[in-house]
Amino acid sequence: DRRLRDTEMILPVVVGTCAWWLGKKASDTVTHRWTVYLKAANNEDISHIVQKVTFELHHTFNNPHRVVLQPPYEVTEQGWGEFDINITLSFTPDSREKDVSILHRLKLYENESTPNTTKKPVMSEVYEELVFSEPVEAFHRRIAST
Ligand code: SLL
Repeated sequence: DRRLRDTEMILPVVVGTCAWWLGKKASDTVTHRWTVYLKAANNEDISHIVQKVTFELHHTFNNPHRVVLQPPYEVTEQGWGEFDINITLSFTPDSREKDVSILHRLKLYENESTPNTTKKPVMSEVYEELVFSEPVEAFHRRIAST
């Protein structure tokens, strides 16, 4: 499969965390329920170019290496602390693209002056543009059709 010279493709994605404080139901080790996710910025289905998304959680979790093969690419857990989550995106083998890793910090608390509330979640979302230089034709066609 030949590479397309002088061609660059951009895949806009968002990674984020959404955390709910458990309020009266909080214990010492479980104060929040949270989800970490990766998706296309335009919400399109990207399962035809993604082989898997791996979420590396803090070592205090059971099986911290979480592999998600199908969308939605997300992990929901509960815990008590904030930490950096390494998110690795692997593309379908025919793309011949290397894995891409994005580091995202789980956010459980707003700034100090904002009291905890169970009414609305704490969100932390980042937009990223993944750039593919001189992609192989098959991959280019598939991205172009998202
Ligand atoms: C901190 N450096 O001290 C961070 C570590 C780890 C959070 C946070 C585990 C929950 C469970 C959990 O929430 N770990 O064991 O199920 O703030």
